[in-house]
Amino acid sequence: MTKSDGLLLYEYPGTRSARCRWTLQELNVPFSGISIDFKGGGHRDPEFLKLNPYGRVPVLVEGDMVLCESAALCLSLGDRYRDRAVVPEAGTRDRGYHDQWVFFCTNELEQPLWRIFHQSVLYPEDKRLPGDIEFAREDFKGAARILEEFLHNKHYLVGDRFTVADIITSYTLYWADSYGLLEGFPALQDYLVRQSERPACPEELNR
Ligand SMILES: N[C@@H](CCC(=O)N[C@@H](CS)C(=O)NCC(=O)O)C(=O)O
Repeated sequence: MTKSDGLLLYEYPGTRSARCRWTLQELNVPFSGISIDFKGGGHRDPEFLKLNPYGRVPVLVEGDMVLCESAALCLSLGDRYRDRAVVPEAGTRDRGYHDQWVFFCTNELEQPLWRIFHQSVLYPEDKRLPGDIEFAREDFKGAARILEEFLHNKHYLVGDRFTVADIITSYTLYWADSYGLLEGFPALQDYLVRQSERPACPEELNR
């Protein structure tokens, strides 16, 4: 695994790294995507663990700067390329609302999806708590109702323009959709289709 002067994105299609690829593509910033062989355990490779000891994607490397955590990474790129306006300026009212949606997404919408994934795939079968899946589905729907109401007749989460908050949220809705959790949420379904039609949206998220 080599470090270079350019931006390197360690990724795997369909995972959270799609948030970062999408941000980079919206910003039109040159980068090299390095696909980690998840199925072959590439994320446990000692060289990769030197970059992210947690063994997860995405990882963004630029020289000796190594960033993990998808949402932080997208925000940092948005701030760095401020002229391309994918995040509102720090300290503004819009930025407050923007970051509120980013954290709502990672804390409220995403956590129940993790529980479903853990209890249905990740944990050893004899240790799973199938009953928690139903609770997690209800928890997701509780948070999704808030977003559904907010997005009714709106194109974007913040003001009248596309931002990183839309990227983070769209990826999460894409994941939720794979569990059939967008049924009964027409505004969320329309929103996801609209965002995924953007030319910069990674292919795997297309609806
Ligand atoms: N909070 C982290 C989560 C990163 C994460 O869990 N990535 C998954 C793919 S979506 C992964 O690499 N999983 C490998 C593993 O759990 O071993 C982020 O948003 O970047």
